Amino acid sequence: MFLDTFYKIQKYCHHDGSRHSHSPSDSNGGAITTQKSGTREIQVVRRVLDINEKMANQNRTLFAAKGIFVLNVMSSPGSGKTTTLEKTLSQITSEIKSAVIVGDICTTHDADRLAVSGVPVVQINTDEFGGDCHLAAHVIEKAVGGLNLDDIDLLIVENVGNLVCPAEFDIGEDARVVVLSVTEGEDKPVKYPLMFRECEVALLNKVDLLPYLDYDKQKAIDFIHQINPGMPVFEISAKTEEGFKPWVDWLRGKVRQKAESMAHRAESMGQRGKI
Ligand SMILES: Nc1nc2c(ncn2[C@@H]2O[C@H](COP(=O)(O)OP(=O)(O)OP(=O)(O)O)[C@@H](O)[C@H]2O)c(=O)[nH]1
Ligand SMILES: [Mg+2]
Ligand SMILES: [Zn+2]
Repeated sequence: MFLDTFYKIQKYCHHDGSRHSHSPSDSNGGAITTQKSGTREIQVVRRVLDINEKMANQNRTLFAAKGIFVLNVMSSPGSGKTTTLEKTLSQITSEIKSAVIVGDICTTHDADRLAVSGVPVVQINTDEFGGDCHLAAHVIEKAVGGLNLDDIDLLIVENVGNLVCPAEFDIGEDARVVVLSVTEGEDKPVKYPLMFRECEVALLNKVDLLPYLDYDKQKAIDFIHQINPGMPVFEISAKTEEGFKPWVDWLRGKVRQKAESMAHRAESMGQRGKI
């Protein structure tokens, strides 16, 4: 069957019945209980993020050992993450061995769409563990279990559509990209600054719609740079593939750099071995 042949869908279930994403169980399977007082809440949230960071570093070490460049793609719902990835994959799969992990609260719609590219796709549905609104490092660690990491140079993670908390959760990625579409209004970078501060690159998507909108593109770019000076902003249309070359070239360069740094490390380890 097509689904079995071309991709794997995995659902990760919480068994402790915990509710929202930022409960402490989010990061360690329920070992810490939520505290009521404000100060304790802050301490517990800090601990959740510390535990997440440890897991993220483990993931990062694994990805580094395998020479895989990992990209975390984030945005509000509907900005065009999946469409951008569909088009990006169609341009790179002949030269870069890629795989995708996609997070959604419910459905396998995005995995269905991305699997058409022929790359391995793992869908994570967070509904069964409280409808988490972001992907955390431990979820990525489980998801990569469904992939052959020796056969991948690029792992793309499409995070859950949400412009807020995915930015707080390191998953062990090498780089983060935020997609902002022109239908969302110019001011999102200043309203949701963490996302724009934490990302390395912004994709300003749906530029094909500009003729139909009262959208001040320069104002949006200025707001992005107010939060993250010098951040590259690639203006694209995932529908028409306008503006894709600089974006895809950026991605190619990153994958190449990672492979080169791995080769360099292997070479220096080999030389050390000879001494
Ligand atoms: N006109 C136009 N429509 C676009 C473009 N990119 C995406 N869309 C449309 O926007 C809608 C949402 O696109 P998706 O790619 O599903 O967005 P997403 O960010 O993956 O959404 P979630 O995964 O639900 O957060 C779809 O109807 C797309 O066809 C674009 O560049 N131009
Ligand atoms: Mg999507
Ligand atoms: Zn969240």
